[in-house]
Amino acid sequence: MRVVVLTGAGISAESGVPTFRDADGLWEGHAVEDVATPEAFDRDPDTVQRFYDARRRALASVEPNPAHRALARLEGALGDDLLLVTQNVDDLHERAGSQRLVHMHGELLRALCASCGAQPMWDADLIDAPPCPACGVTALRPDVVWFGEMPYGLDRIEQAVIGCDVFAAIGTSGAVYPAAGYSALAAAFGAHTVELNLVPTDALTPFDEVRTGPASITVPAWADELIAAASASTGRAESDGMER
Ligand code: BJW
Repeated sequence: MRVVVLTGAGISAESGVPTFRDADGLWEGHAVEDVATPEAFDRDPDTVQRFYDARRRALASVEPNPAHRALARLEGALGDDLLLVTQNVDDLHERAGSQRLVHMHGELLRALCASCGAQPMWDADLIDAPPCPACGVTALRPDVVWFGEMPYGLDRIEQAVIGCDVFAAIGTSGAVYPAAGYSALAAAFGAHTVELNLVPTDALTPFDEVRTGPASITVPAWADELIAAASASTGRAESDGMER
């Protein structure tokens, strides 16, 4: 059973990381579509660097929750048959133990050098314009994907989505493309699609199954069902082999 899981800000909400489009969203009154852009960074780099510096520092005081840990357990059961695609820039999936992971919108704990393209791991502030460790130029920005920029790992993600048997979208509003299009793509190639969200979203192509509630409750229950199904099918294959 090949599974693709797409996560969004909702999976980290119960860890204390604010979402983007809920009432107390991250950008405090600004529409994220207006401010998460290269143009906004060019206009006012210091404000943007300070905002990301504060979010990077805040990572030190949050922890993975049971939903992140359940997806790491699922990877333990499925191995290479699971691909976890996250839109989140936090590192809570890694800290929970996930390894087969694509950060399609980048990572807070990486910088991107606008001069040479290096992407060093980065856990300090950027506001004081430190030099790039690769080329020495002071042109580091957060390695996050803003509107109009190309997300990371698209070929790998699309291959996995087209080939999966189960596609799950967890804690994402489905407002941002290309991520928002993956459930329809998976469905078009025959996958069972499932949404796990606090409230159902208005997906253009409806999910086959919708599980409503906080991710810390719904995700462990769903993951445990998949783990049981995967282990039953392995057991069946092994006993078929013994009978032959
Ligand atoms: C809970 C919960 C709990 C709460 N339990 N659930 C059509 C096709 C292709 C592209 C476009 C298109 N139309 C327009 C575009 C361009 C654009 C776009 O999508 N615009 C929209 C406004 C329409 N997209 C882009 O520009 C992207 N690049 C691109 O398209 O390149 C060219 C290309 C073309 C064709 C193919 C491929 C590529 C780049 C998008 C970059 C997004 N960047 C951001 C900021 C990152 C940095 C940062 O963190 O500051 O990424 S914006 C922001 O939104 C962030 C998120 O990753 C992203 C998604 O948000 P998410 O995760 O869904 O969060 P919320 O807040 O929206 O929702 C939270 C959900 O959780 C809710 O549903 C709650 O109910 C739920 N929830 N508590 C369970 N406890």
